[in-house]
Amino acid sequence: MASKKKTPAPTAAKGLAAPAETHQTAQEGHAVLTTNQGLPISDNQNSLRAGTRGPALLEDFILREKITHFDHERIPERIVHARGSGAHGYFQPYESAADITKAAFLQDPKKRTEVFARFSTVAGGAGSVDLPRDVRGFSVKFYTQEGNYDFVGNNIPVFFIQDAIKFPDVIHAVKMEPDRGFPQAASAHATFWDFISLTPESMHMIMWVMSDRAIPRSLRMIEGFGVHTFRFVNAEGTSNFVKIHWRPTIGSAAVVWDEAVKISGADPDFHRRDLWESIDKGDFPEWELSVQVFDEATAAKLDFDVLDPTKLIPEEIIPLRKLGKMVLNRNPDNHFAETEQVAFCPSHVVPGIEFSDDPLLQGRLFSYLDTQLSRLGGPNFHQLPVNAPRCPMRNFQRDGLRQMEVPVGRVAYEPNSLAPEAPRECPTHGFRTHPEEVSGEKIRKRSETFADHYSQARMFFRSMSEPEQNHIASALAFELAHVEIKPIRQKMLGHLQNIDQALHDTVAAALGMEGQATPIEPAVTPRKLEASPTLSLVGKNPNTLKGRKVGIFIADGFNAVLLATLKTAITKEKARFALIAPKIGGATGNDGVLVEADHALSGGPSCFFDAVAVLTSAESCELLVTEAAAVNWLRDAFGHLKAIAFDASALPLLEAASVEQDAAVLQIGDKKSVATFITAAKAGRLWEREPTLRSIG
Ligand code: HDD
Repeated sequence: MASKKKTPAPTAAKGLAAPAETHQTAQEGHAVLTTNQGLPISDNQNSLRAGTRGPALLEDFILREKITHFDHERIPERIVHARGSGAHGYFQPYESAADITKAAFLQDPKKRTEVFARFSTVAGGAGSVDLPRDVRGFSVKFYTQEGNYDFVGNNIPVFFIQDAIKFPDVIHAVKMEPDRGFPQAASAHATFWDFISLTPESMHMIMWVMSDRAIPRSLRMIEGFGVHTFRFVNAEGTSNFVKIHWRPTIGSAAVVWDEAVKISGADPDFHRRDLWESIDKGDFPEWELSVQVFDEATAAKLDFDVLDPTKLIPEEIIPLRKLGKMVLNRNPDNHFAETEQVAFCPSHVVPGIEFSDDPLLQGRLFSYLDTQLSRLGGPNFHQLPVNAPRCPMRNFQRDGLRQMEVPVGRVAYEPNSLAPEAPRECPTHGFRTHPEEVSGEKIRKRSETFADHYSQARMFFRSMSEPEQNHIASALAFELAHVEIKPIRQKMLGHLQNIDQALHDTVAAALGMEGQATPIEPAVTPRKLEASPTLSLVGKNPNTLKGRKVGIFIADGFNAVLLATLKTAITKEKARFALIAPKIGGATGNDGVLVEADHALSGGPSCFFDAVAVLTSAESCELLVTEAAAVNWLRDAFGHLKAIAFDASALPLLEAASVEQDAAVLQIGDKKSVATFITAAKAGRLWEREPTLRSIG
């Protein structure tokens, strides 16, 4: 179970010395409320004023301290990835990876390393919703014995641009437009597509961002990628390139677009809540860390440049080697202190993990430290508890804003002869950069080996299953329909022609713009690459209910035995369930027992769940068929391609919701039929239903 900590007394803030004396308690069992100076407060309800109905007095230093602190509670939010959700946990290797890296945390399968992970969206502000179409950030801080290693990746293995100098542009283009201040957290607007239409290198990433990967079902189900090629170096000094991957052990899944739209309204914190609740209930999210390892000779044989962050290496070409597992088992104690103040920097590496010359990565090595200076108010952000290394940290860096430590002694330099006990450099264990020969003209020019912008975009699209291809087409049509400037749409159609003619044709038809593409001359003619089936989420469907949630709608007179059977079957699959009733007070079963609901119908739409069941009685169903919320609940579950279980009395509701019985709409009444429903629910969405409901995705 998640560890439950007691809320510390207000005076015992972490990292601060304990108060010299504990205040006498004012009320039994409570610590005394004080000012930031430790002064006991007698009245926290009334400010000091001249007479009970008179003006407030400037003298009220208690009021002023409280309001001043409140006024300064916010810090600048992250420029990108502002909205995030975090959790603590640990990483444990499966076996020693000493043959490829000397990183200490990857040597001993018995040793756990503490981690803090943060998952984020990119475009929206800190208060935006969890389910826009967007890339998800995937960051992990490993507090290793050799210092902190920060993995700062995304849930997509490629990126929009090849050079860091373009990062401010792509971000400015996707963020809300600067004159009007909208749209928030959305790429469906003119400036984003204007930039993209002029940036062929983005096309591979665009295929991913328009795919289901950009609307994940849960943060617990996203994959993570380091994007760039990194280096691993072993103790002998042998260096290999690596691509870093994280895979959730419960598999990946996405929502459908209509669900994403509805969830955003019904629960803007859907992902954050889901992560929190899973950890709180002891259902700990887990990811396996893997690498694709390859040497320089293999890199040279690939038909693209491994320094180009718009390319991936298909697993079919270089398989994944599993290194270990991360388990997130503790929610933050304080969202601001931990999730908001955590500072990730790709430049935070440990011996055995190094960089490649990827020009995007090289720029990132500068950007993150720089942004923390303004975001966290100076160079001492490493002292914040969530950022502080867990191993000893000693050097001669001093002073600066927000200095929390009190370094002692007169020596703050090195070399010195006055402080023999002071830290010294360590030639044997200290970090040494792998020696790499570098030569070349000083030049602002992209390598020719970065010029093929369409082949992998095409490969990704063609590796998708039919429903996934439909969703990409449908997302493109949705996004481009928001672009009021026609030439931008025409240019995008030109790019789509270079990626896949059929994709172009579908999108052009959906936009009503057949034959209007502006042809785009590719720098390199796109090639037909082998499909990579492991890129398809549908293809990798894990056939499980583990970590999923079933919504059970109950109305008065429901079959109590059937509900019990259903609950047992769901729990056996390591899934959770929630009860939804017309009213939050609950519903009374046919055994006369009132069962409380987790959600009232209005607050628990079916889009919150992976599969649903409806248990009513003939009488209650008669009322429900005239209740739009109940009808829509079921209609949405059907439209979102979910498995639906119903008992015989709910048939009129199915009819009212135009729910046709198919392979995943199943009548239940006993253990056996419940088992059949569970099998259907484990299979995930019934994709065959989709073409009967929507023309494209
Ligand atoms: Fe970045 C934050 C991931 C390119 C500059 N980035 C940030 C976060 C993630 C990524 C996950 C949030 C970290 C957290 O949870 O606090 N960024 C990526 C990936 C990239 C990438 C996978 C490409 C492969 N980023 C990138 C470039 C630059 C930046 C090219 C600048 C040259 N990123 C930043 C930043 C942020 C950031 C401005 C904002 C807040 C922060 O760093 O701490 O420095």
